[in-house]
Amino acid sequence: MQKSMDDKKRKSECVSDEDELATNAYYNEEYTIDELRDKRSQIGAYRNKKLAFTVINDNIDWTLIQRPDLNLKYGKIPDKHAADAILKQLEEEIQYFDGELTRVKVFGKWHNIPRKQVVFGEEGLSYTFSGISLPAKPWDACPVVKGLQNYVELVTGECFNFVLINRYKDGNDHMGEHRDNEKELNPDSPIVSLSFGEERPFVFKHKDSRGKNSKLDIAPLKIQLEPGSILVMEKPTNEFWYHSLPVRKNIKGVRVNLTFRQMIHVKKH
Ligand SMILES: O=C(O)CCC(=O)C(=O)O
Repeated sequence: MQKSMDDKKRKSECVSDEDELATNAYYNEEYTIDELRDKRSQIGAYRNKKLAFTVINDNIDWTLIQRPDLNLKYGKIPDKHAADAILKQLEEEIQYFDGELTRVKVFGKWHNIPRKQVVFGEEGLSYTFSGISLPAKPWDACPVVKGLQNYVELVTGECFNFVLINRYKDGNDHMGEHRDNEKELNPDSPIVSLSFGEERPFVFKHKDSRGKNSKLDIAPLKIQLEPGSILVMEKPTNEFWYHSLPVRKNIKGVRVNLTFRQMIHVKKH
């Protein structure tokens, strides 16, 4: 009984004329991922009143990209205005790490990272790579990030308990070649990359086709990551393929990228 009264209250709060056309609009926070999965086929619209964007269509037109050991799905948030509004809200709300958490150790030497970064996720999770360990800030610290977590869970049907956010102030900021294959990452879970702001190329190289001693002849793959794009990297892509975001000197604007991940709680000794 209480549930149905709550449902009514929820509906009367969130349904506008426009939403009435979209038959099932829900506040994302009130459903577990399993309930969302059950409702996926019915949901015509997605709405969260705390976010700059109000309605995002759940219908992503996916393009499948396949190569040996690589499985990707590429799609776009259908509403261009929503993607612009999300970037604006990310820029207003996110506080990136500073100090020690902006450095990485490569071949024994410390370097400042050529971009800004921050991580959010479940309590107790951290992400360790290149000599640093990034502790997750709580989801609730940033409504737009929490909203995007729910959105990617909705459109992929997968659960994500962690996100790494990278901000590239212009085309000089970049990310070197690496694989997302650290032991804290669940190797069976996809990694979902959302991009906002400037379009940038994203380059994949098979691990056995890199450098002078390469064993295979597999061409690199370049994907233009457009604003509002969603790239789903399915297994075993990150076991076999390196990826990077190269420098593009002609790009003057900001790009923000969020990679949603499923982390395993690793005990610290
Ligand atoms: O900004 C990007 O698209 C690259 C992000 C990335 O490579 C990563 O998070 O592992």
